[in-house]
Amino acid sequence: MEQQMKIDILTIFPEICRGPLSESIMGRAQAAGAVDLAVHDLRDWSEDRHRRVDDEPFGGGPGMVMKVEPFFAAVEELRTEHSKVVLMTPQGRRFDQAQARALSSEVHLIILCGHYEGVDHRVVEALVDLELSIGDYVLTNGAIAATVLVDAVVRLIPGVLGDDQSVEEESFTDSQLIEGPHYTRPRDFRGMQVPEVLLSGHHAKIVQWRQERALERTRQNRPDLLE
Ligand code: 5OB
Repeated sequence: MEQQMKIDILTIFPEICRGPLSESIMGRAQAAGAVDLAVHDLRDWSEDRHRRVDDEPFGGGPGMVMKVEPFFAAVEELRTEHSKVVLMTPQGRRFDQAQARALSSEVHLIILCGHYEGVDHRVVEALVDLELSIGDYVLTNGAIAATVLVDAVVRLIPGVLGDDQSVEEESFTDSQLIEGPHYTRPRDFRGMQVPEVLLSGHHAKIVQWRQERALERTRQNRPDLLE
């Protein structure tokens, strides 16, 4: 095995992360020891007997703000000299494949999940190395965003996907095109035919056809990638 990565997720909804991250490739990555994932309940670091982790915003306004003390206590307990602390927040920089690749070579990620209106800004200023958003839409909680990030990062750890082919072919997604269409059996489904060229066995023609269709589908669905 290569270097094992450690990931700690801090959230008040640990079950949101646990299900998705224990299935399929993520489950196998942990069983194989490629990643040591721990999902923690932030309330375990709360200081009061009601296990509160939120409070009203100074200055007024709607919603609640996540308190500073539980995040400090948790991060101070979990971090080492090699830790990178990431906050999932809609106000963060947009997470993308390049960022996933960069994070996949870290030794230790501590992922903080925002909930409610936001997180006390002293957490951002004093604890967080990187603020990340997974896209321009509203979510009810940051645990869903953290789950997305962990899946994208862990599958890039060497050995996790088995064949490195599938990771390498994805460099196409960096070369600004989405993939062409895929087909499998049956050749005829309710009169809808698989394109003849894919059955021809003519490799060069198939490659050319796929490139053309990739360009066509990129124009159709992701014109922003071609600008
Ligand atoms: N929306 N990325 C997009 C996000 C988000 C909401 C989050 C965290 C990351 O927390 C509520």
